[in-house]
Amino acid sequence: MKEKTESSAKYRAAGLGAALLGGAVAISFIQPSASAKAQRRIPPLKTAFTGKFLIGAAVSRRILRGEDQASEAMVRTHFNTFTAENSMKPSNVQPSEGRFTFDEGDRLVRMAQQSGAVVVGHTLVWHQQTPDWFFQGPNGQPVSRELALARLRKHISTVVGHYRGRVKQWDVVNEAIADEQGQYLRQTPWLKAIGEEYIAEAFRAAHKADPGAILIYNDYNIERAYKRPKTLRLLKSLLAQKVPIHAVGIQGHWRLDGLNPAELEDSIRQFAALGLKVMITELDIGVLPTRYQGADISAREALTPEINPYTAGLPEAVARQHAERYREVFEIFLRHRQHIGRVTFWGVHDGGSWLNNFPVRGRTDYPLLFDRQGQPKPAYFAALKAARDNR
Ligand code: 9MR
Repeated sequence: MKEKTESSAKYRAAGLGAALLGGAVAISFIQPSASAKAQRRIPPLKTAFTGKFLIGAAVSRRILRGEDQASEAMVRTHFNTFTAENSMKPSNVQPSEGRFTFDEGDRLVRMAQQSGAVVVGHTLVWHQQTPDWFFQGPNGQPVSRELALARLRKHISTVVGHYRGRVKQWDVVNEAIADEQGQYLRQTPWLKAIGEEYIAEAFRAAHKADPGAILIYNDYNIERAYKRPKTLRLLKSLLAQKVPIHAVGIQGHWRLDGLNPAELEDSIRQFAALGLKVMITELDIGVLPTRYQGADISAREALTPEINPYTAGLPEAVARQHAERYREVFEIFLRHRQHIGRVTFWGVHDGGSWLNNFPVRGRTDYPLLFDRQGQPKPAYFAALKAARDNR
């Protein structure tokens, strides 16, 4: 009982309470476009999902630098949790040893305070966007275990300490599980320098720096059969060691083909059964043909016209399929709403999505709920309908 009270207090502190407890958000409407033909009034997504879970977006560096005010307005209107798409990654926050830069992250926090939104910090420990100096020892030698551990702790205590009480959730460790069959953890510089304990140590350091923050393990494809057992193994081992971990983040970088709803639902159940919250942290559903099905940013394919078929616009039939996919996944999230803390989209509108450049540079993808003009797509209405049908 005590544990229950503590954990609901913790979720309230992290901003999940309002959503979980059905707190009211005033209904307001936006004009989605200044153009005469689009005078449609649409409800903000966050209003539609009030009382269910928080609904969020990744906020780009351009938005945080004040260079994309149209997207900023959409973020403020539709979302009640904001994640820094790039601004809080180690390469931005500590580009060289001991030189911390918080400007963009601080702007995200201010923006969230003005909008009453929950800030998610992304990410403390990753193998990408982490400067090489972390792994270099004196005299060009590889870093020693002690020094790597000291740097890991220092980075986390400084960053989480800086945002203590203001960043309510942290993606503490990102993408630590291997994609390869037969291999458990990804071979990262952190693993090589410290060994498997780097993961537990990262969570301990984050908890020490802000005991009130919700701490998340975040990864892609962990809902899929090939990666789920390894994920359960990692989560169970952390829990068995009493490591402070509170949630698992399913990134949700999906494609029209290749998503298996039954598998997803089963994974949510299995993760929740460990006593963890489940966050959908980076949702998008790409429509372009792509051989690669993950989110490993080192994967690249060459650009050919066949794999960039919708440069002139998205055919209605594909937009309908896309909407249907969103309806399906939202139905699942809503069915498990007591376990889902938030659903965050990886971007605001199609024009700003990373998928236009991944795994092929320079394509025209349509993964989000709003089009390049900021207009709601069929996928937006599908998500809205799912919310209304599951009150
Ligand atoms: O969207 C991000 C993109 O702008 C960056 O170039 C990229 C490379 O670091 O990272 C993207 O975000 C990734 C996230 O941080 C972790 N999961 C996969 C996301 C998509 O690559």
